Amino acid sequence: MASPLAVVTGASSGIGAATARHLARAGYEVVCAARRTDRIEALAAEIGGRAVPCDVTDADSVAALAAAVGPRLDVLVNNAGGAFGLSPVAEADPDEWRRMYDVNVIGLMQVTRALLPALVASGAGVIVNVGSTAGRLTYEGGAGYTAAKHGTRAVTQTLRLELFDQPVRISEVAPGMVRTDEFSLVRFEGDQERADAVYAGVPDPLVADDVADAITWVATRPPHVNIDELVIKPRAQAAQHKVHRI
Ligand code: 8X3
Repeated sequence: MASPLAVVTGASSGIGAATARHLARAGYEVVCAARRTDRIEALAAEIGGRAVPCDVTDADSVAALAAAVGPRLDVLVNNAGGAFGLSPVAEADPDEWRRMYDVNVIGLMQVTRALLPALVASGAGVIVNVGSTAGRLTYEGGAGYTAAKHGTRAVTQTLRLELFDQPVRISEVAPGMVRTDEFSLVRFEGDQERADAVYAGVPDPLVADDVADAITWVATRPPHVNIDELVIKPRAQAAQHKVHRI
């Protein structure tokens, strides 16, 4: 019997790449989708999956992803996303906000819309949207990102209502502080010192594997079990601003 099929967006690094590895270990053929072709090709070769170059914010690129996936899909992990900047609203850059809405909300919608028929056709599809604790609260300087991640959560909840009679489950995995190679580096436009300061002194932030493990667990429950949302934080992060540092 053919392996079940999974698509992971943003699979070139961090949580996306780790999720592709975990799903492959769980027996899935994984379509690794991201913009950076060299990275997804290396990952696909490593895990016996497929690399499909995709920019989730580009409609044609998403249509090509859907064509590459074909008529049946078991799992979609909408992981592509990210934060750009940490400016207070009074100094906000509208372009940064647009880019965040584009990738965290519109990109997720475009991929979901394109792959939904294949998820329905599998008879037991699962969509796991990678949200954030930033979709549940706010913090200074974070409005552009928290607004976008609240959007991710709103779309997830809406989908669950709209698809209530369809054989597709809708979940959100919402991580707090996760130390990955790129999340904070991208946010601070390559400023390594600022990126490192986010995790400074935190004994054990989450790593991409922790979140990938959670996503894989959510995706592999029996078909009648919908994990609506799973919030995952390091023990050191009791709340967004209450982080144990040594
Ligand atoms: C990442 C969590 O705290 O940087 O999604 O907004 S935070």
